[in-house]
Amino acid sequence: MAAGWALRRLLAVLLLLQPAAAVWPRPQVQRSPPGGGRCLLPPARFRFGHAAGSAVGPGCTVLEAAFQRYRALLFAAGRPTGEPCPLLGILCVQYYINKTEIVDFPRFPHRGLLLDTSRHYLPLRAILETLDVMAYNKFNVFHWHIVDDPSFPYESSTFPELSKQGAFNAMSHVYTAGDVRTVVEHARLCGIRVIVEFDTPGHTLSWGPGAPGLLTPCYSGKHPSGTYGPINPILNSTYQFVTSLFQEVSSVFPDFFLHLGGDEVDFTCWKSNPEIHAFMKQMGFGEDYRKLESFYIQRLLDIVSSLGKGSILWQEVFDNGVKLRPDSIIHVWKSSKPYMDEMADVTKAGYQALLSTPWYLNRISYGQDWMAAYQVEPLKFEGSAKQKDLVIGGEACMWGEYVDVTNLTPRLWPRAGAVAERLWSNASVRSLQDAYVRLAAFRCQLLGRGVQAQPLYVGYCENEFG
Ligand code: CP6
Repeated sequence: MAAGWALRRLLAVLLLLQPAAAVWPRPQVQRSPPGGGRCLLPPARFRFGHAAGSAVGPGCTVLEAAFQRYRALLFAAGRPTGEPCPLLGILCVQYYINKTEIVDFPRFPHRGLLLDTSRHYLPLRAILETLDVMAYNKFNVFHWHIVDDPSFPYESSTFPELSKQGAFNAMSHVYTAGDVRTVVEHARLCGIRVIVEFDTPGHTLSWGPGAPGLLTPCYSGKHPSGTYGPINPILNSTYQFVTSLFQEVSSVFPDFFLHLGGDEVDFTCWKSNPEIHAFMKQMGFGEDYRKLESFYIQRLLDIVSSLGKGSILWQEVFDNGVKLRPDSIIHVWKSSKPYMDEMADVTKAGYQALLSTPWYLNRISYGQDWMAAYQVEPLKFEGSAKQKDLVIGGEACMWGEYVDVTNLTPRLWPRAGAVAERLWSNASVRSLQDAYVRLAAFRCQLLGRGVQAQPLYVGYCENEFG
């Protein structure tokens, strides 16, 4: 990791009623003087400072916003220590700061969280609050899986019919251009990039009603059955449409990368359609529908790169042998073969890799399932140092089939914290016992901040009733 990444921060862990302050994710270096010690800290005298030689200084809006947020968090109103004020004889608000020095920097540059707003619409408020909690955990990428088969909540200025006909409710269950700007700006101030995913050619059923002619008509025998499959890859009009849509999306979402999906393409409908058959024959694809899929993706990649954007793709695109640009990122998610073998193959081919397979937080089971997520080691595969450098991080995924605004927060937190620490902290930080204590304390701290994080196991928080 470049030395420029290193940032020194004076730890402002305040002792309130918590038995011990939680530091999560664990910093690269944390030192306390022998015997510990603490200082009384009157809020009015507390200062965030810029280190000499820091790359940014006063006037950096992202840091200024962070200082303001953390001042409010540290000196939350009305939380007295329980000790009497020396002179007044009444309970007063007193704070202590641990004598601690922290040197910190991230292990991986891409620490993402995927939210799915198609299976269930998530109100803007829920997304903004999730961004706040992501920042507490040092996640720095919000992967917005914004549309999919069930609904199309993105309000497009170029193609307004997409959400008019594809959203669950075209008035209340949409993200307007203003909503997107709010998300992107809030994320920016939290140090988080927003990478939007428009997953094609599969997972696009909700696009159909608002984009006539875009999807493949499926046949039953000689006649169209009235149902639709993936985007129709054999029509020029398809490529005109995706060019216009991605042109808009590229300007609405400022990040260099777009996530293009490319996963789980069902060939049944393509196989049923006689025009697709004829095209396959003409192109010499034989019966290999992966070649047709790759034909589509290749053209899409050219479109996106001509718009000046980089591409992230689910692993199938790599598995199918599509020729990719060298700056493409492959997102590993499947468990059909050991995911570490896939990480080895992707990086051996020279592509950057993101890991998600072991981090599907939508999956739940009885017991402490955060531990399995925590114990993952993203670099544990056969490969050269150069290959390991191509692993830029990973993403926790919260797919939305069984998740809406009512259960999002407790399902995410503190479990996503396990992924956050794996991606931020040193590889040597692996003790489950140590992690348990800190994560349980951090979860109590989240409750104190008004985040309905679920318990790890048996126990209680001092502040659990708010
Ligand atoms: N939607 C899309 C999904 C999933 C994927 N893509 C998915 C697959 C398996 C599980 C969870 C989610 N719901 N578009 C795969 C990347 Cl377990």
